[in-house]
Amino acid sequence: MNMSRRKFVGGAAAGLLGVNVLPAAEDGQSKPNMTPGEMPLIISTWPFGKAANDEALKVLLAGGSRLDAVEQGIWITETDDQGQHSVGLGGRPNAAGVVQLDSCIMDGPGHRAGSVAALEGIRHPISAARRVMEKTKHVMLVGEGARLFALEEGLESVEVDSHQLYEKWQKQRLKPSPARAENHDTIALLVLAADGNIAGGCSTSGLAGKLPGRVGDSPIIGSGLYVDNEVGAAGATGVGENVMRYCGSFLIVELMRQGLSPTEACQEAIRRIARMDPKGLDLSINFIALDKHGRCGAAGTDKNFQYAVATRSRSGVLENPGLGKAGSGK
Ligand code: SD4
Repeated sequence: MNMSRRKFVGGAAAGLLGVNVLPAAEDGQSKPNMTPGEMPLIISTWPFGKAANDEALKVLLAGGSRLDAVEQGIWITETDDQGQHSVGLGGRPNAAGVVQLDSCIMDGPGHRAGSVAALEGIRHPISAARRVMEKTKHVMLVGEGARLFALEEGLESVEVDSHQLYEKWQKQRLKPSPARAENHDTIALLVLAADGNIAGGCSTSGLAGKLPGRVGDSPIIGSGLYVDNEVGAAGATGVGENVMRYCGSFLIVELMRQGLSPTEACQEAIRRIARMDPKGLDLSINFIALDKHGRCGAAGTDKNFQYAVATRSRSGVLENPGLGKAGSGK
């Protein structure tokens, strides 16, 4: 692994084979130095993605489906006792002190997708997104309609103390918020299963202090997540407005289709966005990707964007040096 470009920052044992070294992901210099084809392969955003990856891998190795792996992996992050307080109902409230959740899921075979946005009071939005995909003719449900659908589907609802959340928000908004992992609130998780099929999911409480009703990139197919079973998949985290104006994840998958590696595709997408955007590289956008060949990679404008990778033998967190300087990107 090229340590100068891709720094290993931690790799507690996956608990599977007890190996705590990461796969040497390809380094973005057109010199893939990982063993391509190690499947299953799972990649997700931020260090908190590691626990989700490990759960997803466990599901796959126990014979579960790729969608079960995505859903149950993301459950781990959505469950608010994981300490990151940033995804799910433990996540960051909007300007009215209400936690509104966005999530989507996509399955490569059949090119199916489901999504929910501005969802309140449901423990696992990823499950709501999956039900939209599997049980309705639609792709996306929002707000109260999404909540009622989730309740009808028997998904767990949670009474949220909005007064307490409002207080929490008031305190949070006074704090400076550098672009660090604990200030981020999205898990995007991509799975390349052993049979070569791909699935992915995304879940977030969105940007802290967003206007009520604001929808970010995360539940928008092609922006926060995109899966193409012929090519690969990509997912995003960061300031949604800077991703959704460019269909970021779709762009990355299309760049991989043209022959770029996952890391090169993430980097090229960011460069292209930065060329068009008045903010240049001060965007706070970060992407992960994997391809059909079993390669994975990431790039971000945030300095030291961290993401998690797991294979059958290895699981841990990788760090990307970042293409821009850390900033709010707003
Ligand atoms: C959003 N993309 O709602 C999400 C927020 C995020 O790290 O990913 N923060 O804009």
